[in-house]
Amino acid sequence: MLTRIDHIGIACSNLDATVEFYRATYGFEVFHTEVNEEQGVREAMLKINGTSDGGASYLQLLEPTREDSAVGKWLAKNGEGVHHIAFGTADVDGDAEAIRGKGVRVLYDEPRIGSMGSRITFLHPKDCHGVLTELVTSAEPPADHSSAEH
Ligand code: MC0
Repeated sequence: MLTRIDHIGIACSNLDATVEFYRATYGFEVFHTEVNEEQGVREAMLKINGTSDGGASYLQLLEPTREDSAVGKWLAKNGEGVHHIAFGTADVDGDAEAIRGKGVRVLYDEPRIGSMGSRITFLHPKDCHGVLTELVTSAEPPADHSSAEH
């Protein structure tokens, strides 16, 4: 069952400048930064609020690490802006399977590793009224809330 908005993914061309905009304009601070080479992104997570199911809601600022990544291609075509929405669930495997059974394309056979050790999968935007949609089962956040690379 999808229980919360885990994050909104925002594509940007300059991560540091975008982080500074969110800090100076709204007062949002960076909770975690990470490079995910499989996904081709350098990202900053800005925590907006915590929830009682052990998860939280974030803004996820995404700068591509290579032009042929999903975010790199999307940025070249559309410019900066909202790239995807992610729903939180305690059971990404079960929910992905149930949604696949409804005829929506699930992009991965098995969930992959996402931000902060989470397990993620994506639904094709063409099957979701134009919205790239991610499902996330969060892991415990890293103790130091700092940075990681994988
Ligand atoms: C592409 N399209 C989108 C879109 N990306 N529509 C809405 N939102 C998006 N973000 C549309 C294009 O405009 C195009 O429509 C059609 O989908 C095919 O796009 P394409 O440019 O030809 O690109 P494809 O087909 O090679 O790839 C699209 C696809 C890909 C969604 C399959 O981006 C993908 O696999 N995304 C999932 C992974 C991802 O996005 N990773 C980055 C975030 P037209 O009408 O022109 O045909 S990683 C992340 O977020 C992790 C770190 C985390 O949360 O923890």
